[in-house]
Amino acid sequence: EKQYEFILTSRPAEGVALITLNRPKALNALSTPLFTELNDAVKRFDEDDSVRALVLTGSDRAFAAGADIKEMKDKQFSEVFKGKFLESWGLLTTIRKPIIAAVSGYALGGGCELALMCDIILASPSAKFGQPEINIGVIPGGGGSQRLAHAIGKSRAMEIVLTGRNFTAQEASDWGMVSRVVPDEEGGVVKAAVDMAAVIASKSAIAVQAGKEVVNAAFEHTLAEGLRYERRLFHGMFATKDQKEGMSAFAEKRQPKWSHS
Ligand code: CO8
Repeated sequence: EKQYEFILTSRPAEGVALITLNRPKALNALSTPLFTELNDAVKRFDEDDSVRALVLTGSDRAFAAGADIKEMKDKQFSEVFKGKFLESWGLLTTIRKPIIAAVSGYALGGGCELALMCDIILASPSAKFGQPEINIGVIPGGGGSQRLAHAIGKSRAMEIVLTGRNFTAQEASDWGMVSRVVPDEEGGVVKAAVDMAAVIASKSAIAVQAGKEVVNAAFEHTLAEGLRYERRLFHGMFATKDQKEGMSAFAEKRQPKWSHS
């Protein structure tokens, strides 16, 4: 595995890559060097055929406490505007493979936004989400106003963005932002996320990629366009080997053997 300074990477299960944010002293504050490494790892795993699902996590204390405030504090408008500050931080949303966020502790500001960029969020009971940017005189800048509003609705998103209050794992679950709060007795949220990623990795990679694309279309297209897009991709599946294999295996009462093609 390639070595990084601010993240750790590993392969905890067949077809699964795990990325752990590792800047513990700063509660995984998202600095430019950290994001450069994160983008590099995400891109590398997306291009690696032996990886079919990713998990992104932090520490018990913090998934990430936001963008690095100390790094941002003295920046000028012309600098952030001309330099397209934060624009490359969305790379995660452009990958083909599914990525699951396993969130414990603080997921604030850019940390909450980073979780929202992932395809699935699992939370430990300790998770604390929030968009506290209003408390430091700014607004969310990594999709917090848009993805959060999609995830939890307008009234709640307004409350969170305008008051800057944190919300609990349970609230995030009740509001549909996270799939599930994983009780500690189950062995932890990272294990649950790796297990889920392993299930996804055991499916046809080409069908998984198409499935991710069509669900994302629900957030980017009108309903009519989304339905047409889904139908076309569904039709397209009949050009894959895995469609023939999956349906034949069902008819022959056996397990399918995916070629991921
Ligand atoms: N940036 C830089 N350093 C941080 C950050 C941060 N966001 N959060 C924590 N740290 C540092 C602290 O400065 C401290 O460092 P030091 O020991 O050198 O003083 C260390 O981490 C530990 O933190 P605390 O001592 O504050 O720990 P507490 O347990 O007392 O408090 C909190 C934990 C409540 C999480 C507190 O640290 C806090 O409020 N942090 C800031 C939260 C915040 O405002 N986040 C939003 C930042 S703005 C933002 O994210 C814009 C989004 C941009 C888009 C990103 C796209 C992905």
